[in-house]
Amino acid sequence: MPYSNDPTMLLDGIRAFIDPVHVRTDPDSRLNYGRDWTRLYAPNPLAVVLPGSVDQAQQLVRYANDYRLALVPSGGRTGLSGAAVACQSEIVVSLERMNQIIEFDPVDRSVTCQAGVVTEAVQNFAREHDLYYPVDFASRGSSQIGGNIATNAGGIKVIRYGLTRNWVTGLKVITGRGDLLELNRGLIKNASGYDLRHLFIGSEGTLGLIVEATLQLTRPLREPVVMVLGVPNLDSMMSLYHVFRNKLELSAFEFFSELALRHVLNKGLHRPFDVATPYYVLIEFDNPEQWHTDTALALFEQCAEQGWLADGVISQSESQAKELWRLREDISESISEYLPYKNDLAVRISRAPAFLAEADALLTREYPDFEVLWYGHIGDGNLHINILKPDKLDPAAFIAKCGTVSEHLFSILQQYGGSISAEHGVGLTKKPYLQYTRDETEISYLRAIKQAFDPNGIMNPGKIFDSHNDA
Ligand code: S2G
Ligand code: ZN
Repeated sequence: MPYSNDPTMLLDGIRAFIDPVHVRTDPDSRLNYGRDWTRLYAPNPLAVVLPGSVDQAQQLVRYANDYRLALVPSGGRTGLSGAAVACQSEIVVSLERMNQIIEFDPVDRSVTCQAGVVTEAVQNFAREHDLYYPVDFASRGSSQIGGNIATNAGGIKVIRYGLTRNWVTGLKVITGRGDLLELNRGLIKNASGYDLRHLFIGSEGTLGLIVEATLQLTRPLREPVVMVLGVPNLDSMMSLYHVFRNKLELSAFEFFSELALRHVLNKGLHRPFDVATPYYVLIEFDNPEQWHTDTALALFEQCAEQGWLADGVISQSESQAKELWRLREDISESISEYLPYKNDLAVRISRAPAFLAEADALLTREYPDFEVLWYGHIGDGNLHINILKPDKLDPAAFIAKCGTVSEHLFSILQQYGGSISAEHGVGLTKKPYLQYTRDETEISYLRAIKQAFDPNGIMNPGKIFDSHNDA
């Protein structure tokens, strides 16, 4: 194995097969490409490299093996767990130049695109062909397909359409060994042994580089209708869910607290109705025929009689539906200035109310002076808890306090069989808590898989868990 720790020599070696203009070491590039949406780690990559082709990407991975260079794959960097952070002189590998839609097949209803295509571009492409790519979330305008796949992104339509994993029918990857694999090749059925595609989905860049994906598309929602309901408590929320999902095919069932709503209202949006309630539920369903809306209104009356809701509004137009969605989707951005400490928890839906009540009691007791916001995809058991840093509290002290409380929170979560990360991934932020969701035996299997795909530990070392051979 050749060896050198001279950065200039190492980067000149890369410039031999990637245009030097795409091997960046300027401070701005190192700052912006060395971080994701977390602000807990000081970005410090050695360089940012932007391959323009699968061949260049493969040469880069092989070169990194030769010189034991750590590579951090980089998409839209909208992650919230530090998985795309480079703070240990790694080389950031940005896929943004590999941003072409390669093929569309109307019979397969599939689109093949490079990893650097922005999520919203795939959604728009599908719409232009009277189809729908149903994985959707607030960061759609800047996240990239490769990153969505690496984190198995979920978002707001999971209860009807599932997660990214459900829509990937083919993957082209470069493994940490430098081998190019074409996985599943767009097949709906393929019973030819282990499905390696599903190891890369959710791997957070630790097994190799995702360079192309074949995505399944589907029939679009027809005139979706949105309701926002004011709810007095968590049990009422789940009663509403039970009643509405039994009569309507819901595409979303989200919730948010009054505190979360207030932060969005501070940014200029309007209350959905006059009365303020502890919680709000946002429901979306297809409205192909009038009876769907009639049914929803009848259910509204039924639930009001039960005391499960205090007030509500139903969209009368597509623009009003979008406005109601902003009450939920704008929460994250409206609180980003407070450097929120984020928990992204998953529990089985049936256990959500009991867990929520126990967790809320813990957080109220442990965070008497902190503002705690609850929101998320309650319909699939995914709860987002955001603790806002008090103005005067030192960031390090705030994070330390939240980390301590997280230990208690995850202990409760473990009793409910939940996950410390529902959709944001483990990355760096949740790595210290992985054992609350995966036991040591299971983690040993994760390590064995990592060893098989990335024996020199060059791929995103230190993310999810530490490997003994991290570069
Ligand atoms: C959501 C976005 C990130 C966050 O709003 O559903 O996944 O936790 C989140 O603020
Ligand atoms: Zn979410």
